[in-house]
This record gives sequence, C-alpha cells and structure tokens, in this order.
Amino acid sequence: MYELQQSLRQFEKRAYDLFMENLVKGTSHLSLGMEAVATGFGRAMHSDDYTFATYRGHAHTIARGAPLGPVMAELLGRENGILKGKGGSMHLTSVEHGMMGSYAIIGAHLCIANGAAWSAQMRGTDQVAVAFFGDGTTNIGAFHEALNFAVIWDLPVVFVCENNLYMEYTPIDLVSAVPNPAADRAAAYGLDRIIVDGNDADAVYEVATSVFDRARRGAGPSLVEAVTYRHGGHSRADPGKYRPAEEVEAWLERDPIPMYHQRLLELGVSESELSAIQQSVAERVEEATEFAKQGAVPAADQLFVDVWSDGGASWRN
Ligand SMILES: Cc1ncc(C[n+]2csc(CCOP(=O)(O)OP(=O)(O)O)c2C)c(N)n1
Repeated sequence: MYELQQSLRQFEKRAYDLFMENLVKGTSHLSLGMEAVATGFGRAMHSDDYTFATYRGHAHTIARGAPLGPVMAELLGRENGILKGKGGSMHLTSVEHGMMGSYAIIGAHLCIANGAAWSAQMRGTDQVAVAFFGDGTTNIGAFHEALNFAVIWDLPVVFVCENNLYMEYTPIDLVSAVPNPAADRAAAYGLDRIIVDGNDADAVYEVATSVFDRARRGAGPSLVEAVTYRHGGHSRADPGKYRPAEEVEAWLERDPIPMYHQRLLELGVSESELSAIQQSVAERVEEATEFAKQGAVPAADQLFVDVWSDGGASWRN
C-alpha cells in the first residue's frame, strides 16, 4: 500500500513537471492528495473486477496494474502509450487490467458500471464493478438513475464518491442540500450510510473489502463516500486560489502518504526500508519518463484506426 501510494504520488508529480514543459498534451486532472482512495480500493479488487473512473483517472489506472511507462507515454500522446497516444490523460483505459475507461461526462460511467455489473451477474461470475466519481457528480441525474437501477436489480456494483470538497471551483456545500452529498442520500435507495476517511488507505481497504464481499455474495450494491482533498486545483490550468489558505494547510497536514509512513514506522518498519521503496519508485518513474519521451508521435494516417470497435468501417471514413 505504501509503495502504490508512492507510485501514484511520484508519477503525478512528474506528469505535472512534463505538463509545465509542454510535453503533456491537452488538459489533465491530478489526484495528488487523494492517493489513499485509489490505493485502498485498488488493493482490495480482484484482477478481473472492473474499474470505471472520471477524467481524474491516472491513479485508478495505475492501481489496476497498468504499467507506468505506457501510461506516461499516453499522457504525452505518443504511440507507445496504452491507447497509442490517442486517448490522453482524460480517457485512460486498459481493458486487460480491468480498467474500463475514464469518462469526461460526469455521472455517465455510473450507468455503464451498472452494465458491467449486470453482465457479471448474468454470467454468474463473482466480479464487481467499481465506479469512482466526485462529490459534484451526486447532483447529476445519472447518479440517482444508476443507484436506483443497481438497487432494484441487486447488481454487484460499488459506487465510490471521492469527496474532495469541491466540484470544479465551487465548494460542494454551496450546491448540495446535505453535508455528505453521497452518504446522506444513500437511505433514499435503501443503502447504508458509509463514510470513510479517504486519507487513510487502511480504513479505505477495510471498507472496500466489506462492500466487495457484499456484492460478491449477491447482496447488492453499496455507496461509499471517501472524504479527501485534492492538493492542487481542479485541472492543471487551475491554481486553486479560491480555497482558503488555512483549509489547504490543514489538509496538507493530513497528507495520506506521510501519515501512512508514520504508521509503518510505529509498526516497526525501518526508515531505511521506507526510503528504499521511495527510491525504487523514483527509479521506475524515471524509466517511465524516458520510455514515454522516446515514443513517436502517431502518424496522421492512424487517426481513424482503433477509434471504432470494428476498426473503422469504410462508410465512416
Ligand atoms: C454531464 C456533465 N456536466 C458538466 C460537466 C462539466 N464539469 C466538468 S468537471 C465538473 C465538476 C465535477 O466535480 P466532481 O464531481 O466533484 O469531481 P472532481 O473534479 O472533484 O473529481 C463539471 C461540472 C461535465 N463534464 N459533464
């Protein structure tokens, strides 16, 4: 768990540097500060479970085991990227790792996750579909449609609200009728009110294990609200200045990674073991960056290849 959190943190910090060098194409949304959620859920998943994420999906993709080099190359729009450089930061997908996509239309993927869960239910597997989304998404119709459908059909799906207190530039409490925008609405669908400290990877793992068990034994969906905070702005063009300095400071003190580091020290893990992990992650991020930079930009004649599931029927071209 410590290693994965370090990977997510160091990978995204490097992605930010590459963005500043104008090497990352398009916009990008980081989850620096929110690593414990992707880590706790990612580690509790089985390899054939399904992940659905928003445009803030780097961490969830890496948590499913997608290799750092090809993910970084994808951010740079290179042909050695996981989608041959044609998806970029906002559409990260790796079906072979169960990462079923990153979606820019907020709320849409909750309904798609229901479809994956329904398919697992019909096939009689014990797969679970997990949909991650932000607090602002709880005010979108698709959130309510997805929950209702999942409950009436007992689907093996877990909805995870990453409540980072802001929807884009708006504090969530200015636009929501209840203080916990996901958990306080669970009762409307007959679900338990589940809130977890989203900065504590162990607490997240524990909750994830219990809601996954429930889904696998056919007891239906769950809605989890993980309360956390993004260290930066909404996207990389946003300095996040609308947030009070003392709020940012208080959350930086609750940074999930130093907290986890401290917990491991108290459990008897040595400082040198932890710095060896940090160092090996730093080397892997370095290698990933080199791999990405060496990739070619896709050729123009590849523009319509792999865009359609059938490879692109001639009438479309
Ligand atoms: C259906 C839809 N409406 C509006 C938008 C524009 N939009 C982009 S991000 C965003 C805020 C999302 O906030 P939240 O769900 O809290 O996610 P976070 O960015 O905090 O992870 C909105 C409204 C969109 N992408 N999709």
